[in-house]
Amino acid sequence: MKQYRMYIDGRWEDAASGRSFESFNPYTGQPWALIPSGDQDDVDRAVTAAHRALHSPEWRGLTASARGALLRKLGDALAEYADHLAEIEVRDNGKLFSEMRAQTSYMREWFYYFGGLADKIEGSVIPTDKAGHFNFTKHEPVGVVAAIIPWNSPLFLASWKMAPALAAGCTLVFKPSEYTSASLLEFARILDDVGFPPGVFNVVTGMGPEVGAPLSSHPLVSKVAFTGSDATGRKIYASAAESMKRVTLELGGKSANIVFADANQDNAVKGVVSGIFAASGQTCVAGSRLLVQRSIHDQFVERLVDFARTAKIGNPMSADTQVGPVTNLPQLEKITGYIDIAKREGATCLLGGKRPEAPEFENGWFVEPTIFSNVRNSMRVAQEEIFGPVLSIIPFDDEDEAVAIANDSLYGLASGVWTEDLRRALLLPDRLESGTVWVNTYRTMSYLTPFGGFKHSGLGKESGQEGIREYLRTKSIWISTATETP
Ligand code: TXE
Repeated sequence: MKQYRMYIDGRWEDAASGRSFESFNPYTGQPWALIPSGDQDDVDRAVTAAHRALHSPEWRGLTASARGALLRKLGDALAEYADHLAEIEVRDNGKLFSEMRAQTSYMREWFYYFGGLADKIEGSVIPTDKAGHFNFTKHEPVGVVAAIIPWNSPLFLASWKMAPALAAGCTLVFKPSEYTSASLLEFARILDDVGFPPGVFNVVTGMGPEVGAPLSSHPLVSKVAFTGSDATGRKIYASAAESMKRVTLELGGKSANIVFADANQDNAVKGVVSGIFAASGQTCVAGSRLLVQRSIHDQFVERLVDFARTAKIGNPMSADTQVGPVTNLPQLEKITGYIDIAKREGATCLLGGKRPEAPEFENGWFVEPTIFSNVRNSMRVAQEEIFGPVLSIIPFDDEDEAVAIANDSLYGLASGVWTEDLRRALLLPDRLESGTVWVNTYRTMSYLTPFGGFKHSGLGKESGQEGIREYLRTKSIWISTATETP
């Protein structure tokens, strides 16, 4: 068993309590690492260090260009460790090595992009209506940021927060998910080598109530950046309101993938399958509701099931595996629980609907790719986020009905549209209540593009130029140019 330590104020530390917990490999169901179990004392130490660093000459005294250069250096270092970091992610969350490798090699672009943006944050001179005054604005770092991340894409989602926050001049205390803490601690080692001053970046590991809650309500924290469930997001929003903190929340989704009769069906089948079964459905943007136009419904569903049936389930480290295990035991229980609910609600199970039976899957936390037809949008399986490989199919007659069903959700994270009609491709996105709309593609993302949900899917945006504004505050400065105060 590998023993990890937390990273606080540039030092490697055990939890103040001396306690640790085990981290499990979802493919074997066995523990492989020991992680310090932090609490309020560790949070206090880390936040105090981040607060001191925020105002330190080593960090606040750096020019924006120097901060940018450090971020770009970190991007270079990450390129070297992409394989190693991906392996650690897979050991903890069971997602395919190919997918985690794609993320750990792409995430350096966030550090290059925001490193470049660091010295392009300009205030403005206001053409003031007050005679005898000079008035201008400056953008300052918002302060100490509490960043709380989930288990599905730990380092990718950490980078979305870390790169803009550091570019803006903020300092951070991270709390990784208790299911996947190791990769962020490995990341901290790289950051330490690159030469970020102590206290600028800290990692406190432990449970949500013991670390996440005191961190997100800490008086010295100015902003909370959170990705996770909407239940925890709401708690964080409420506690941030008590202490007037800013928040960005990236929460759940129940995204609709809408296939029209005029779609290129080969592409749509592939897009729908990867939209829900990639990462075993454990992505916030999973296209978990499939809306199919009634005139092609039966034949499209048949093609879809035939294609999904060929997915190879197995070891997430093997290059030919297409569906790996789910990340943790509670998640496995949640998914199989929803499969039972769907059956009780009267949906028809066309594929999967159980754990795979072969002996090689005995210990790992696997669920078969599962497809339900005859789903009504009012069913729980169509309204609640399952976060697993479970697809619900709902028919529609025309565009108005498709829009009504797609928007009839508490969530508003993403949607997909499959059509060859140019007019529809251009105009339909305006009618869909979601932060991202993909047309004839699904799950495409970039460091250049703002990402964030509407409605219960969250608040604020990550990535792109909007991403850095979430970590800045604007100050207006008035200077009287009058020789005498009137
Ligand atoms: O999430 P939590 P969980 C959804 C998905 C999944 C469900 C549960 O549906 O089945 O959430 O996953 C920390 N104050 N998503 O339980 O609890 C926690 O320790 C502060 C969607 O893992 O939201 C972890 O670091 N922090 C999602 C982080 O919050 C607290 C990705 C997320 O955990 C806390 C993951 C508290 N009171 C799950 N309680 C997405 N949108 O991508 C917990 N945490």
